[in-house]
Amino acid sequence: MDMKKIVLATKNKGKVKEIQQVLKDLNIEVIEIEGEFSPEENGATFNENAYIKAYEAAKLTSLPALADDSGLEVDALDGRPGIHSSRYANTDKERIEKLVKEVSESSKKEKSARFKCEMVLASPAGKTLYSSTGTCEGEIIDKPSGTNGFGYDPVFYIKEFNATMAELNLDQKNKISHRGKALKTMVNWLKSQI
Ligand code: ITT
Repeated sequence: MDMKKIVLATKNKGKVKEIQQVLKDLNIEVIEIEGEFSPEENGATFNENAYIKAYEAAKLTSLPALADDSGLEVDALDGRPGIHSSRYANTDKERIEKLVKEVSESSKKEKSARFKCEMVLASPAGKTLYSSTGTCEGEIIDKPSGTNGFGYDPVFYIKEFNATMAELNLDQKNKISHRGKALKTMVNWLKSQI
């Protein structure tokens, strides 16, 4: 399939920014999905939900579509919110507040957590052209810090930077993040196709 033009199957501006930054060096036209786009994410895994979004966008646009399904797994919460990270509360601020409260009330004292990302590139016919995955380990802290990124970034602390994910710039985040890692593998495959 021709990979000269692909569509991003996401309405999350934070994701779009991070993905565009990595794909800008490739000879591929990357477009955003227009209008209302909210396919029902009723899959049981990140991979299933990424496929649902990618296939829907590919059908709508007749282009190969790249979707990202991601989330935060917190050990003190037995892996929640996981695939429900977006639905956990209504705004980033509320999601962070609820998370910090739940972690502080948990009987488990560990602070470890990880972001996971699953990317799927699907064709308009529904074929998975390629999929990739990435993980980023960190700790949940109770005081939000930093204004970059999105989602849970202000309370996700990364030892190697002695900073939260929201204190990293775009390139730093892409180097170590779940999304950046999944993208790296995806980019290598895309390069082999163009
Ligand atoms: P699309 O489905 O349109 O892509 P979404 O935000 O609903 O957008 P997901 O269903 O994949 O995407 O939910 C992922 C949620 O996990 C996201 O809304 C954040 O709350 C969180 N998340 C994922 N990646 C993150 C990151 O890099 N930094 C902080 N939070 C992240």
